Amino acid sequence: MRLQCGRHAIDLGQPVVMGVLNVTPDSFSDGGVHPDAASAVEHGLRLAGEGADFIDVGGESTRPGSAPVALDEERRRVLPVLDALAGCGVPVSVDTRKPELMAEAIAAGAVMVNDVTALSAPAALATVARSPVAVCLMHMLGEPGTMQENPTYRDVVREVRDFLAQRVAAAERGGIARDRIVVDPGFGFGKTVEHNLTLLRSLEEFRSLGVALMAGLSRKAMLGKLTGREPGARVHASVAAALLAVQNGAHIVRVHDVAATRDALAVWQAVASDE
Ligand code: HH2
Repeated sequence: MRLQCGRHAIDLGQPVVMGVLNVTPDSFSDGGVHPDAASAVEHGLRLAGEGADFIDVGGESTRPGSAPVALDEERRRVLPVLDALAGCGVPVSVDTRKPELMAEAIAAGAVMVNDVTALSAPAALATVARSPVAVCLMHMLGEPGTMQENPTYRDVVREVRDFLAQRVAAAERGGIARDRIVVDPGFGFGKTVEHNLTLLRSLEEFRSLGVALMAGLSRKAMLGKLTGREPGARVHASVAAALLAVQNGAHIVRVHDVAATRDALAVWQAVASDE
């Protein structure tokens, strides 16, 4: 199975590592770490050197309680970094829910759109469809500002899966072929720790959607609740979570700590390849 991202065809037979590059003052684990484009680009190149298969550039935090960012500000944060990284040899993705920025990022060389609202903004789907890039459709219950206030499901796996199935169908109807689509259950986006654990245990069920599967657990609050550690000290917990995600069916893991994740996956791959 392959993921078509513009001119790249990514082999999903091996675990794919997406490195997170947040150019924001307020992201929950790396907010303010890259105050200018130059230091963000440097970090992106470091992630590439550590073995990232993608670099996901984001200019708007969607952590619980965060407020939306204006288009101009998100543009100012993201586009210079995308411009600089587009030729670095590692495919670059843009983490945004704004169709205008999706189009500009694609023109700047982004080969994937990662949208935490699963292309729900008017014109978002058409913007991606008219280009050759891949898209990640993520599930979120509510909005970042309020999503962690008592999220409730009758059956979290069924509801998240049904939502993603509908978004995949809408994307296909709109002209985005299956081999360009990734789905993501959206760990921590309107989910309690118990919801996240249930989704992680049941990740395999999302494979039946017939598209690539991504999981983003890196440094998230559930790992803080389980270990008592602050975001910057959740590397070991994040590596464990990434391994479990791959073991349970994820093709792509979205992580802050690329080198540590790559090492753990090298061991997993050596064992799994003999099965
Ligand atoms: N998580 C975050 C942002 N984008 N995209 C996908 N597909 N899956 C995720 O799990 C996901 C995502 C949140 O993490 P981060 O970017 O580190 O934080 P912030 O939103 O505070 O910038």
